[in-house]
Amino acid sequence: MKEIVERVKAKTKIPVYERSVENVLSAILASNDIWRIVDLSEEPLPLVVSILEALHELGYVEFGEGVKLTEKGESLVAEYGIGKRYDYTCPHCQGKTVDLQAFADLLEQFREIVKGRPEPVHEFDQGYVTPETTVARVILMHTRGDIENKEIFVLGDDDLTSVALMLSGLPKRIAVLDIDERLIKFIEKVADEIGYSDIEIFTFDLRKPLPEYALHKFDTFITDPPETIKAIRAFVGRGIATLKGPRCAGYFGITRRESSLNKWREIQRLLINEFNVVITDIIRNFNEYVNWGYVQETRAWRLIPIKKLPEYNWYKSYMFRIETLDGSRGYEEEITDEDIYNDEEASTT
Ligand code: SPD
Repeated sequence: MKEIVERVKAKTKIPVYERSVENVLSAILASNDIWRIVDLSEEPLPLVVSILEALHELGYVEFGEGVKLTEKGESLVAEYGIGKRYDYTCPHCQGKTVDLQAFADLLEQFREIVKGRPEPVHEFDQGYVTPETTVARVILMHTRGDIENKEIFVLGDDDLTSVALMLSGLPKRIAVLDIDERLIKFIEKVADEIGYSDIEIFTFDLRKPLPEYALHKFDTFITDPPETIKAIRAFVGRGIATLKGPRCAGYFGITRRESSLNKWREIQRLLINEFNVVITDIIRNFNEYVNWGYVQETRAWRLIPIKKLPEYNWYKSYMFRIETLDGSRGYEEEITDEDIYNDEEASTT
């Protein structure tokens, strides 16, 4: 095991532990599909690739149609007592912890409305979640008392959470911004068609500080940041800056596919030490993303040793809910970096 870890360390700057190798081996025992191996191992994709390459070089796996353990690999897992990774996600709620049936009509309306939505573009790192996920977000926020008669800010909305919020009729007011004018026009059109007027919609680049009228006015925010620390500071920090004061709430997704646990620790430090908020919920794999059309242009595609398109929604993120307390603060400075989308662990850009 030590030899494998040393070999992986020479290939990548992403922290690697014996546990990371164990997770990948355990996932290989469950599936030979490269995307499923990333999904089940819950290690960042570029690290999974480095581990697979090391295992390949040392003769533990072979690559064909998929990834397969060799006899030497079978002996290795037996020696370390590594078992196959199981997925016992609750079949009723799909791990979301909320009952979609409670909002079945809303889900049906939402599915119909979003049929004409703009498709994800590479430039803005877009990739939207399933309709079930968007509606589950509204249900989750409702169960936490964060939307009924509340003022909600949506920062970046390729998931069209603002549309599901409008359909729920629960918020007092919604504000939504996105860098992509196609989305802004789409949301405006939906608001017109359903006759919803308590919404402000505007095009905005979150690298810039929010305008005065958006600051300290809202009860709840939701966003889904790209997963660099800079982007999380821009998206989540600005979300917090929109909140009125203590005991307001924020929601955002953080994945394991592009963020190692070392990065998770940095993210949690940012939340607790810099923003001074409290994490109240983390729901594993709550957000399920529909595969985006530009996968063959991404780093993930360049890296994977078996060039096969994903056949199911492999990309998921955990849903975080935070609350502000006395002394919480958001981020109001300008971000001058051009590229807030990429770091060592990113792969879908
Ligand atoms: N490039 C594809 C983007 C996938 C969606 N991003 C999810 C970020 C989760 N915080």
